[in-house]
Amino acid sequence: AYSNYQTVNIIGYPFSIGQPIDGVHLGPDAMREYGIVQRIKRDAGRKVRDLGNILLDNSRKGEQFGIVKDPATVSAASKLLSEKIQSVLEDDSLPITIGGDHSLAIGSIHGHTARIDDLCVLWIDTHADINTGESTVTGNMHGMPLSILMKELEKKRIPGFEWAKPCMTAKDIAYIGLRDVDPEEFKYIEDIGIHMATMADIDHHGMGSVFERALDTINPRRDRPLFVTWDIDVFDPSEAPSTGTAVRGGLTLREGLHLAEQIAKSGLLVGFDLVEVNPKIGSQEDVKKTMDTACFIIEALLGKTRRANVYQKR
Ligand code: HAR
Ligand code: MN
Ligand code: MN
Ligand code: MN
Repeated sequence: AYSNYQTVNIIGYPFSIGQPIDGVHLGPDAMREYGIVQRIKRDAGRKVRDLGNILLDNSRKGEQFGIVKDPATVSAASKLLSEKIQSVLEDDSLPITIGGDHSLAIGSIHGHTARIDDLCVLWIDTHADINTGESTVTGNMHGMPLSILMKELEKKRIPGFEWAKPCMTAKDIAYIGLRDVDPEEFKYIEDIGIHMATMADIDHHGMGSVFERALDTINPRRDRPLFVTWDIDVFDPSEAPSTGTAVRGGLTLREGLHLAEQIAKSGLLVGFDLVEVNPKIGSQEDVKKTMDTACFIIEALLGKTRRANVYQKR
């Protein structure tokens, strides 16, 4: 019902201040150079527009709130993305945001909820990204975007994000792929009651069942528009080595493809992010493989299946 969009809009978000490692801001341009736009255009059966990169201040000012690093810079960048997403959604097109670090989800999810009623979200990641200013051990904001967005954590929000009213509750979001969750994050998740499917759940039940259970929880009638934020580090490092916080024991490409294909098949997808590809990490081979994995996922989310090299009819 929701994926009747005719146009796919690609937005680059060249930002790395939400984490300490150089290079993740080069993700969008590296993906373009690798051929993501052509790969989507080849078979997508709809218009693909590359809107270029959002012009961001990607310089570190060293300003801190407690140990949280550069919150004002993260906030300003996220706000620009939220506004961009809102304008792109005006004309019924599907925005794809290519990161950049995962702090961008503040802007992309805020922007989607501002334009689309009753949005639900799949957070596909190794990490829970729900640390607060009190719980974060690293001070890196890419580990914190959900604490800015969740209504249940409103009292723990760090200052500087007043433009982004909390727009999500526990019943609006489910995790898939977790395997590196900080103890304090786990407490928040349990207290608030967010559905989480860990790698152990995927091992035990299989990806198909894990996906259906996640939707049964946040979208039981399969009538809510769905947003997906996909952190490339959910994959096993053998599939996506070029990312800042790789953790062994992650998704195979096949598990990722099945998940992305099922999401596409649901017909509910209204937009998605693909984040944390860092072309400065690893060998040229590593970078290529990581971008190839990202391309596979983007194609599958847009409806490409393994039945034949064509996108499914919508
Ligand atoms: N939980 C850790 C922290 O808060 C690690 C977060 C790593 N985050 C990402 N995004 N790569 O998922 O710093
Ligand atoms: Mn993440
Ligand atoms: Mn992650
Ligand atoms: Mn592609």
